[in-house]
Amino acid sequence: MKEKLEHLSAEAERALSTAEDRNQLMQVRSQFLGRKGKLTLLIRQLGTLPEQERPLAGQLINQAKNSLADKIDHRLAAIKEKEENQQQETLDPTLPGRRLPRGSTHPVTHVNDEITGIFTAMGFQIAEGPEVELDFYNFEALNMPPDHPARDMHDTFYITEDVLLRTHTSPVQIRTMEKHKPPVSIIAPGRVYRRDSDISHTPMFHQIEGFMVGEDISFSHLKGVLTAFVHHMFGADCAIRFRPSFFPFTEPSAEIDIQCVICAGKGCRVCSGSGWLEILGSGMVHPAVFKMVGYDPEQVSGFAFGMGIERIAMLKYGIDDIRLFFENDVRFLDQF
Ligand code: 2U9
Repeated sequence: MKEKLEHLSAEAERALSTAEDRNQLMQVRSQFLGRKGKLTLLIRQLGTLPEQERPLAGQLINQAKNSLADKIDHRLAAIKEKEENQQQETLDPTLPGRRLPRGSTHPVTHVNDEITGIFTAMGFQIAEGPEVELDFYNFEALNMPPDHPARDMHDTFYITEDVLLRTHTSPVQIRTMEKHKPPVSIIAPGRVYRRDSDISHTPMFHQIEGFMVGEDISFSHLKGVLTAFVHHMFGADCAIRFRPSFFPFTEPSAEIDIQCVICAGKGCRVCSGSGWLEILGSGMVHPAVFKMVGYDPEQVSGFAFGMGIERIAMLKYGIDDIRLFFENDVRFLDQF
């Protein structure tokens, strides 16, 4: 019996070592441990042994059965782990790729790019300057001495008596004229700061200003360039009007209105019933400004203009609260 058991155990061991997958392992199990398995049948033969040998033989057979069952379980667990790893490593090149969520440009950036694109196509260069400015460049050089009443309108953030956050991008044009001789035509896009906050004002907003300076630049150039701009921006059939205005740095000055994009001129809440929307300020550069930068107002002339980018974006997309641009709510931003 002992020999038979050793023989069967060795046979089971060999069968186990050649079993490569789950099916073959199950076969080994049923071959040796199943109801009619070789080791199971051995137990039934115990009766043929002398009585005193039976307990030990039974014990040995059970040990052999348990040891084989453990080894099979162990091999099964290893095969299962291997199969799982293989599944993870499997690459199916026919599966569609995972789409990455795609962002879009902020509406203010988009409108800024559109406006700068229109002016650069007309030959304007882009210029930039500091957001923390000297009082001189922000006010004095623009014909607004310390006691000038127009300074009040700018609601300035002062850092010291002479240093402030720029309230418009006009200082960029002053700095450009200090460095370059005429002719110059630039646009100055950038952030500006004013102490103001409500449905149509934020403490920081974006402006694009520009100017064209050289010999014999006249109000006709102003009208031609700014009309072309409006037609590119709002469509060739957009009605436009020039309305006299006042700025300390331009003389004469004009504000430019377009026919209301909401009611097409009939009069509505957005245009306060007038049928017109103000979109641009403009004028001929004041001689006092030229003198400040060492240009001779007898030799050179030029026109300048300015606009708020958020305001243009609000009109273009029908947005009624400027603060939406700064909340970064994706439900708002996703629409652009
Ligand atoms: C220089 C000389 C003149 C720039 C100009 C305006 C008219 C204007 C406002 C539009 C809406 C500012 O954002 S806003 O509040 N701007 O109306 N800006 S002329 O004139 C200049 C600039 C620089 C050297």
